[in-house]
Amino acid sequence: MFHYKSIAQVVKLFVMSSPNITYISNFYSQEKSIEMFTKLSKCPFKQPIIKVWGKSYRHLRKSCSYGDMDLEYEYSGHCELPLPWNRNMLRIKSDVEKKTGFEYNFVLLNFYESGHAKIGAHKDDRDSLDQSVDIATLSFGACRDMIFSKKECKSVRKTLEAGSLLLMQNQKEWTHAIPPQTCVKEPRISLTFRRVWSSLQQSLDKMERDYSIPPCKRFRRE
Ligand SMILES: O=C(O)CCC(=O)C(=O)O
Repeated sequence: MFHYKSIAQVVKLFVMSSPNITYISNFYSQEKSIEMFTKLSKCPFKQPIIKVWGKSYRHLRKSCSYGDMDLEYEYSGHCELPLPWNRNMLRIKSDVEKKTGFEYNFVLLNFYESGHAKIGAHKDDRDSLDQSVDIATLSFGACRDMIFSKKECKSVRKTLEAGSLLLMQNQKEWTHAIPPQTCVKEPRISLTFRRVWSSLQQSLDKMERDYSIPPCKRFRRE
C-alpha cells in the first residue's frame, strides 16, 4: 500500500533528479526563425578572452550582449558591457516576456560557427543574477544539443531546435553545456535573456557582506 509520505518522497526525488526546464518548440515558426537568423547574424559578435582555472584563452564561440544602461555582466573573468537595446532586440524581448511573465534587462547572444564551437559545463548561478527569474534561451540556425548534469544524477540531453524557447528555473544545482558536435556544419545563434542586478545593487550587496551590515531594506523589485 502507498503512503502519502512515500509518494511525496518519490515526487521529491524525481524533481531533484531532473533539471527544472521547460522546452517550447516552434516558439517562432521555421519561416520566421530563418528570417531572424539572417538579421541576428549581423550583430557585432566578438570573441572574448575568457579565464578558466586561471588560464586565459579565446574560444571559437563569439558573443555580444544588449541590455539596460548601468548593467554589466561578469563571467569567467570577462566583463560584458551590453549595447543599448535596439528595435529588433526589444521586439524579441517583448515576445519572450509575454510568454514567461518575467521582465528581462539583459540578453547574451552566442554565435556558434559550426559544431566545433561549444560551451563547457557551467552553472548560471552568479550573485549578479536574479535567481527568481527564469533564464530564457532562444535558438536559431543549426540544431544543437544541451546537456544538463548533476552529481549522482543521470545526465539529460535536450536538442534545441531553430525557433525554440528553453526556460531554465533555479540553476544552482545543475550544470549545462553545449558539447561539440563535429558533424554539425551550420552555424547556430542563441539568445539568453536574464535579469541582472544593477551595479548599484551589487555594490550594496558587497558592502553588506564585507561589513556585515544587517540586511537593510532592499531596492529590489518585487
Ligand atoms: O547557447 C546556448 O544555448 C547556451 C548558452 C549558455 O549556456 C550561456 O550563455 O550561459
